[in-house]
Amino acid sequence: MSRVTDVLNSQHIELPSWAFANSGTRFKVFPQAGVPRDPYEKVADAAQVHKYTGVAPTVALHIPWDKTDDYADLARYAKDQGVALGTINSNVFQDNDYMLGSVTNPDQQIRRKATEHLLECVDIMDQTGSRDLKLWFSDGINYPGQDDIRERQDRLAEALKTVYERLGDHQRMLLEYKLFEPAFYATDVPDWGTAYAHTLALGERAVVCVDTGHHAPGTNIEMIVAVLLRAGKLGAFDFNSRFYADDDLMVGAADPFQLFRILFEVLRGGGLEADTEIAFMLDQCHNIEPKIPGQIRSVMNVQEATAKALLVDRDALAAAQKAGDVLGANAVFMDAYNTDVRPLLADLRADKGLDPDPMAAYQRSGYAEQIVKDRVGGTQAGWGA
Ligand code: LRH
Ligand code: MN
Ligand code: MN
Repeated sequence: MSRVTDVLNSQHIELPSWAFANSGTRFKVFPQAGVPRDPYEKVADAAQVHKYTGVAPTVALHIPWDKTDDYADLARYAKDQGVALGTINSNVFQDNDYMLGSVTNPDQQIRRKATEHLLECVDIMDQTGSRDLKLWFSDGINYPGQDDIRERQDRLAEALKTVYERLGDHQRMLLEYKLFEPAFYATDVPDWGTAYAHTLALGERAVVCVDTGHHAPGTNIEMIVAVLLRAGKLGAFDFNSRFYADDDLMVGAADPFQLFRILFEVLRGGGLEADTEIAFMLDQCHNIEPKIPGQIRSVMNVQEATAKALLVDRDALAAAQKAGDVLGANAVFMDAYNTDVRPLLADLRADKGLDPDPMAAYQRSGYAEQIVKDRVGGTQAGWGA
């Protein structure tokens, strides 16, 4: 088997449980019929994506959106469905107490409450067998002078240290940054540099999560990827695409070329090896499109970008780069990007006994009609819950 197919066959893309529930914008949530009513049904829907793509064997949970009495039971259920539970996402952004921040709040008691939630997430990881805890903080300030920027960094560092020390030997902490929203003036973890500095201070099991929607327009994300990988600090992706802000649209929809450039840097940095520790996750909300097909489309987009990255003729590229052949090097790169890899991926699926067209196979399966009949009163992902 060629290296290209080897890598594509070993690639794993993690699905977010919240992509299957109702979501929307702050203006309106458009409810869809048949959406999951509990974490079990979210896992069942995620399993459909894996069933037809063959490369999405894990599903990430978001706590408390996916709170349940018995996580070991949920993990067993996932296994029965042919998938496993993955990353645990913490949520310290939806409580009235967190208006002025969670772990960076000026009030010590509120900081304690937020830290307790993060520790509870590690308890859940112990029960689900998850490796990764993902931390994203909405903490920040809206006005200059509102709070002491430096002190907030100290408070953040203290909370991170407490949680880091609680992690098991095989567990990791993923620190996710975001430029703005909901804080508008200064976010406490606004960029990869801040996330990098904190994870560096903590130790090797603290790494950075790059959410592709969390940058200023025009940011060279593949450059960030290259730098983090080189430093051994790229832990995970939250893939989605954006036109303006944190749009959470299907990955590869807005800028498939950017996704290709990112995946080329991942490949270049060794991040597509079979033993890679990078978690390739989707973080998307399907507001107006059907959810399961939306996830299938995104998974296929990541696969296509990966296949194109793998097709870059690295020897020819290196030779052109060494010779200072600007146009030649660029042409090698673009040749790979402009290749239609869909037939290659269809063959790969057929070799695995899957339908070459996952989208059509899902549509034909009748699952979408069945869940509409079976499920009444689906839940929101959590934004308005
Ligand atoms: C924040 C974010 C983070 C959250 C998710 C729901 O914008 O990207 O990853 O956990 O959205
Ligand atoms: Mn994210
Ligand atoms: Mn986001």
